[in-house]
Amino acid sequence: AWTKHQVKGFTDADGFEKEVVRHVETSLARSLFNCDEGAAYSAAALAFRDRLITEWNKTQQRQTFSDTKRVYYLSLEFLMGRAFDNAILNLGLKDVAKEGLTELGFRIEDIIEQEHDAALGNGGLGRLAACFLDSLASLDYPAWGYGLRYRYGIFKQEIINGYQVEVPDYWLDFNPWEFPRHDVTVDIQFYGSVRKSQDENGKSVAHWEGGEIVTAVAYDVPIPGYATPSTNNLRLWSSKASSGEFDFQKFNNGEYESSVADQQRAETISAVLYPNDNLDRGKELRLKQQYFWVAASLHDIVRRFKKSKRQWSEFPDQVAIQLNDTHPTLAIVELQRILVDIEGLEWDAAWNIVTSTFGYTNHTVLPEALEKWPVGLFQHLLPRHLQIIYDINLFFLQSVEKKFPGDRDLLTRVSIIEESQPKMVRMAFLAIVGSHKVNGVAELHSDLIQTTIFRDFVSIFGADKFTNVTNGITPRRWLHQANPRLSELIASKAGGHDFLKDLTLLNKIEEYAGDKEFKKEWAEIKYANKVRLARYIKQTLDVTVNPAALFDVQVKRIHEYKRQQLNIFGVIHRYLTLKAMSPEERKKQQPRVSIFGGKAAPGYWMAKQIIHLINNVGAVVNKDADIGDLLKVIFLEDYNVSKAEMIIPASDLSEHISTAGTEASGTSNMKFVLNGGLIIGTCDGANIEITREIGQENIFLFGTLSEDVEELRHQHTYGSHNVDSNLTKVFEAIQNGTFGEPNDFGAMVAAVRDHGDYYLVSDDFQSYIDTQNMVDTEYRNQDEWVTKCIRSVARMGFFSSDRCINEYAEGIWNVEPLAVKN
Ligand code: 26V
Repeated sequence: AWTKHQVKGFTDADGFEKEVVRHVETSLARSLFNCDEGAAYSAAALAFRDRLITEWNKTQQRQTFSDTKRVYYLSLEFLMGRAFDNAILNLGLKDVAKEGLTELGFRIEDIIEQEHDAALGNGGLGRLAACFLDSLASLDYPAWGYGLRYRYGIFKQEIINGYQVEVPDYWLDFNPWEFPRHDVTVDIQFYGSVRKSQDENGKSVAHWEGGEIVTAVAYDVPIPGYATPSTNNLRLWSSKASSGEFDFQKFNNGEYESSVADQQRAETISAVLYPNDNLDRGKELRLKQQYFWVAASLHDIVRRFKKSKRQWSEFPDQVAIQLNDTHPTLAIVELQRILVDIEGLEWDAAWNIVTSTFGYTNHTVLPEALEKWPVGLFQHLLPRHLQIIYDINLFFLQSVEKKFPGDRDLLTRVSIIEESQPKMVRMAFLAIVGSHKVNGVAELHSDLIQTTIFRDFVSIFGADKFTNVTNGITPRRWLHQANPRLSELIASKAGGHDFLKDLTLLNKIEEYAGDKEFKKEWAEIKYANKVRLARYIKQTLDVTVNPAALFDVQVKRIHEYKRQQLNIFGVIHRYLTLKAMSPEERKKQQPRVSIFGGKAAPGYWMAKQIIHLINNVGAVVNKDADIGDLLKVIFLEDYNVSKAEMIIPASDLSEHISTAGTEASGTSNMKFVLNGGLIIGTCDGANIEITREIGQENIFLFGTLSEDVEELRHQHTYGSHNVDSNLTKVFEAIQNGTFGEPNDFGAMVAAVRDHGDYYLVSDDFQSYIDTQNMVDTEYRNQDEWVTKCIRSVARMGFFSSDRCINEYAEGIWNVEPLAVKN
């Protein structure tokens, strides 16, 4: 059974209140009489923070003394969301917090709402990193995350006149969850030049000299595990001007402006998260961010290793580094540089260490997202690293030539340097060559990378180097925290809360899928979650939606490949169909609320058009008296982690409808099903494995299969392309001005009708509409629907990020948990 572990500090509401009062009076220097919700949040957070710190210190000491292998998860994004609720739940003290805050005159929900999301990520990739940290701590793995401490996270989205407007997200005003380590700094070098000299043995040694120095300062964030004292560390680097001679002299000479400019240039490195998801723009500052963070992290890791006084050959026994996509690929080059240039190892010995240390996870096959950097930029910014990359490539190509003599095309195809104008460094290829394992994030995706973009590398290195680790989500945040009532109902039948640590125990609720009382409670919880969302919609958009209607939700980044346009075209089709019906006929239709949410990258014009169309359709449909409750169209502003925690538990149906073969995995699909919603989706990413686990009778699949996509695209371009007739009617409605100025949506229509329909919207349209009609029919049988939901939840055990982390630990990192003795 789940027991509170033994930790120091308060254990009851009384003790907690005393701590809150103490923090209000001393840490905040306020009195209890002018303590508003903001101050109450601050003080409560500080009270729990104190609790975390003790365990955090003990965990770090335990890890150091036990001298076991550690995992380092390098990610440019950690989409953490809020920390307070998560901390009190993981400590098992939510009841204490609730009681204490109530006695102090506050509602815990309001206090939780005071916290600003830590939104240091774009979408799935960053949220996956956050789920992994939760699992690593909860499973007692010695693990650190390394990232950047952006001053501005992902922008806040406002919708003004139906258009997205981006507002900066300054989130660091009051952040009790980070600890500045002004004593933990690393000086990072950029630009400059390389000089070669000979050492006493006549060996050539490279010296990277001159250029610019920027200082990295560590900020540490405690990551508490669930129902364990283990508290891991997330180290985020912040950039500041180095306090070297140079600046000092400038200042001393009265060159204040130039001195301040240097300072600002340095601080720019960690100033802002790039808001592109799945698009590589090749900006110099982005490469600077990558090197800054990678170099600081490696320096830190190497420094820690050196304290152990072991031989370099033992490095891979002490250290596993996972590359979250190609963004940290420079770590491979940097470690090779440290070992060869600074520590004086022979190239081959160093390279063995490097490749044994790294693993690389690929998160996309979209060609526009694959990172490439111009050789010229490298030469300028990181001259020594470019030389090392050329050497890595040379030795790699020599080994390929040995294995496949005379195959020049192969050498061109797999070269880390693309012989284009300008020449480019292919980061994914460098990551593969420098790692011992490469994994995709769902079965289909892992198969696809092995047969398409990385195919040649499978023949070169053998299939064993490539593997799959299907993504997962943490049930702590995505069930227990987001949907506490459902979590309690499950606990009441699954033998307590153990399922939160072993999600396969969910299968214990399957026997209640036909239980009348259980189903009634289940349905009541879903309804209450929908009421809460309906209230939020009323407050924020002043639209009244009926909580008894089917809530159909698509929330994720806006991207053509995710096909929000298919969804909104389907909504328009539904609207036109309803309009054409007699009032009697309309009465027989299933009421729906179509809910959208998600951010478009600021420079992604088509994605912004999609948002505009959704809002315009809403404006027309929501005030149409013929339609009433039968259809409402809602665009929720500023979708983020904490909004997801409210929206996901309120869905009946969610949409995961990417063009087959484009969505590497998807993880919100897992969150929706875990919260008792059904899915409409394509045979893509993790949808396929969700189907395998929950049964095809419990999911609404439609559309083209990934193996047929290429052929259809070929036909669109070289054969004839007839747009679906129902979709043509939708286009006509758009173009006759039903939803505002038709020219605003010209490009969206043309993409499908005139420009080859790359994402197969027309091909999949009829099958999408038919499937949505099946959903309506099945939803009317609420009894059967609820049974399906319960069975699906019962079978979701596989999708815990705990399973996922255990697979990485065993198959890639070769690390073991560090047991905690109380
Ligand atoms: C790429 C780039 C390119 C340079 C500019 C900034 C930037 C930011 C992020 C990315 C990565 C895009 C890849 C990505 O987010 N993939 C998503 O990963 C999820 C976790 O594995 C997965 O569930 C989603 O299907 C996949 O799209």
